[in-house]
Amino acid sequence: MSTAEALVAANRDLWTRIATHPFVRATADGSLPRETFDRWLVEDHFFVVGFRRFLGRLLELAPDEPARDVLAGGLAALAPELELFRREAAARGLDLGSEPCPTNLGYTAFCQAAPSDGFVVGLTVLYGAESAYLDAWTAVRERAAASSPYWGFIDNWSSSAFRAYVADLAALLDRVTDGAPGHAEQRAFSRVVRFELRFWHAVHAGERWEDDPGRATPR
Ligand code: MP5
Repeated sequence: MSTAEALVAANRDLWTRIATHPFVRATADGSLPRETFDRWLVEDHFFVVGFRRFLGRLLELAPDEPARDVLAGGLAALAPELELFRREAAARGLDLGSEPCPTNLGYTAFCQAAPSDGFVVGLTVLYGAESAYLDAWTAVRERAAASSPYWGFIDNWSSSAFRAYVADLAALLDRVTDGAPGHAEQRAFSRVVRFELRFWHAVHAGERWEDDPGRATPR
């Protein structure tokens, strides 16, 4: 079993819930309310902007040229991706500058802090987040109608090019961990899985700073 496979296997139950989350299901079958998708778009744009800074930092920490090749490819793909977000936001009349919800701010800050724990932990976070989106959007792709308004986003994270990028990240992770995750990688990956689920829940439910902080789940 590779490092990536071991990490996913150790979080199997929660991992499965990512691609079957009600937000993902509703995006696929076309039943997602427009304002819920709009909320995801604004929140995820904030995440990706922060994620690009995280990836830039990780690229700087990469141990060798093959590792830099993989990460630089991922970084380059974020320019057209952010263009897609901006275009869609403008078409939908959305303000991309609005305040992110607590879960999103926490997840983005967690990603940006990960390289402080070293390249391998940072790469583990990168692999987890990209792989979670690959699985979620592949699940959307499998059920979405040809007329779905979301194909730009579906293609972005379920194309063969993106799948190949995630496979390259898995191979790199396997190489730099000598085939098995250490304790720090296991902990980081488990946090990514929990944050991914929380993120879907937050955008689906409309988490707000005004929510009662004493309650376990938003709204
Ligand atoms: C990704 C994302 C994938 N856009 N949003 C979340 C919450 N998780 C993962 O990252 P990228 O950089 O858009 O491929």
